[in-house]
Amino acid sequence: MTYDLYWISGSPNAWRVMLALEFKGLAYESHRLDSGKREHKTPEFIALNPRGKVPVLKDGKFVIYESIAILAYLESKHPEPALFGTTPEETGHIWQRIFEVMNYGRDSINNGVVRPLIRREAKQNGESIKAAAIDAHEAMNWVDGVLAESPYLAGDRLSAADISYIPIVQHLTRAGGGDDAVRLELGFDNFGERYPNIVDWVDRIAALPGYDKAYPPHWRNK
Ligand SMILES: N[C@@H](CCC(=O)N[C@@H](CS)C(=O)NCC(=O)O)C(=O)O
Repeated sequence: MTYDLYWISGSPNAWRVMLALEFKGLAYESHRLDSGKREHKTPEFIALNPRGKVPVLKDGKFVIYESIAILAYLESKHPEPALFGTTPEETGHIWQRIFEVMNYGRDSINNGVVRPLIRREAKQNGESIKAAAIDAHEAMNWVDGVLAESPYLAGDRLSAADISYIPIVQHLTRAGGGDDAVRLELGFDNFGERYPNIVDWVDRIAALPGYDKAYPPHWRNK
């Protein structure tokens, strides 16, 4: 069985679905859309997702969007290897972690720090980026503390919580290490010293088979 995945390079939401497909060893047809050409706003794509956003997964005639819903769908169809646990307690804990990392700090990371840095808005929006960076550090401190206690966000095994969050962390370290971020003294350029447990966790996941295939192609060699 082959799925169809519609994605944009670097989209954290699409990236987590690709990681799930890779880690579960599932075959999929890749449909990379060019956001510069607004391929995610064509009538054909809007017919798949009226919100005009990636990722979208097609399974024959069944179409699903919203990245974490896609993870749950894939888990339901392919329970092994489990990304949502194998006991009610594990499943509950993994969902708890997903909601924690999505609800606390992510908005500041994505919309307050990463997006304006990518858009080169550091000059005009420096103060708001700095304010958001304080929240982002708070989130990173909390995550680093969780990872000091266990190798993965919800315990000893890789779960949907890890694959949901790693693209967000990768975006933060990438944008936070750039010149504009350094000039604003956001404090993300020495990420490894401040958050050693997060860096070890990224390395652990990056060493897993399939990680490289899901890595954003336009980030390679840069
Ligand atoms: N909540 C959605 C968010 C989807 C989303 O915002 N996708 C972004 C890429 S990360 C997108 O397609 N943006 C293009 C646009 O909104 O025009 C999910 O988890 O899938």
